Amino acid sequence: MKVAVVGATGLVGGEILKVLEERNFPVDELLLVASEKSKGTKKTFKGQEITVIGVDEAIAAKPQIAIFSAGGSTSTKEAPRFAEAGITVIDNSSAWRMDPTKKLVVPEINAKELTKEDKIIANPNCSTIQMVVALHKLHDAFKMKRVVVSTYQSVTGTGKKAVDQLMNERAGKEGEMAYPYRIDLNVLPHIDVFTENGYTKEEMKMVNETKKILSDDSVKVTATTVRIPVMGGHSESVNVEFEKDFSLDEVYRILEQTEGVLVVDDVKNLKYPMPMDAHQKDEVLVGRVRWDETQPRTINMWIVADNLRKGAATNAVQIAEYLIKHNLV
Ligand code: 2RA
Repeated sequence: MKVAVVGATGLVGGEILKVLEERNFPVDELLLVASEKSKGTKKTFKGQEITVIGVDEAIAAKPQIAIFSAGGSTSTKEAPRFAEAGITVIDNSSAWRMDPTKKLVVPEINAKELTKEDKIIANPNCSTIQMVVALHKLHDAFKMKRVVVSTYQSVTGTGKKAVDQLMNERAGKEGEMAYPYRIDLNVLPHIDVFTENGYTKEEMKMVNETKKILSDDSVKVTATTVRIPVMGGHSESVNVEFEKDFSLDEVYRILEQTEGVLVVDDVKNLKYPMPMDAHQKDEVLVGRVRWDETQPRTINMWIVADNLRKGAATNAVQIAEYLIKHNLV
């Protein structure tokens, strides 16, 4: 396989290289692609130095797959050019996610929707991915009615500038600001831009993408997304009301059998999911499962995952693996 990584010099781009290497993805040739200003820089893959090239050069080289993580405007402009050249694009940005002609894929849930004709495939938002991975089998079993989620999101979700802001603040140094306020020793109830209804785009991604991935518009989702001074993963407090009756034992049994989920729930021994444990893991960690004692058929749970891995790089690489396995590229 000839594979291009577009946005190879960013945080997610770096993670994609790691995941491709770790999973022994069948790469014969890897093209590293970035903006004009990063062209010519070098990165190492499987012990080999690769020089970063520009978009035109990458299209001319005709890879079979291009994994994009270069932001919405680059994806909007460049993904169709790759697709027209016959290259299958797996896109990490929000540019194509809600386009009805594009599939929004979490492989464990809906990869079977993919066909050879899908030339731009959208990778969902990180906070949505970890939530649906944890919930979809419970939804199949008991039918979700309503989800109330509050997130506690890592600065790595914003990118390198935000990691630098946090580290500079922690060291008492001046530097560029990724956020409108300090992030160290603070919490920002604000991720992405505010929309007309008072919610942020990140919150509306969780609402809309969940319905699309589950192919079920009847699931009600309401979200509050929050940035915290943490690295390593996003955490979510999730309250879910179901239609059918069930026991907590059944919930645990289903979660334990859900692909990609790791149950970490032993409060007697102070075991629960934390970002520092999710860091560099591909699994979605689930714990603190308990009844919501205020209403029937409702539980609370705590879901943590490395947003750069399952929330971005790993999910994208898993889509690529599925395409290869099913001869779709
Ligand atoms: C964030 N969801 O954490 C974004 C990254 N895609 O800001």
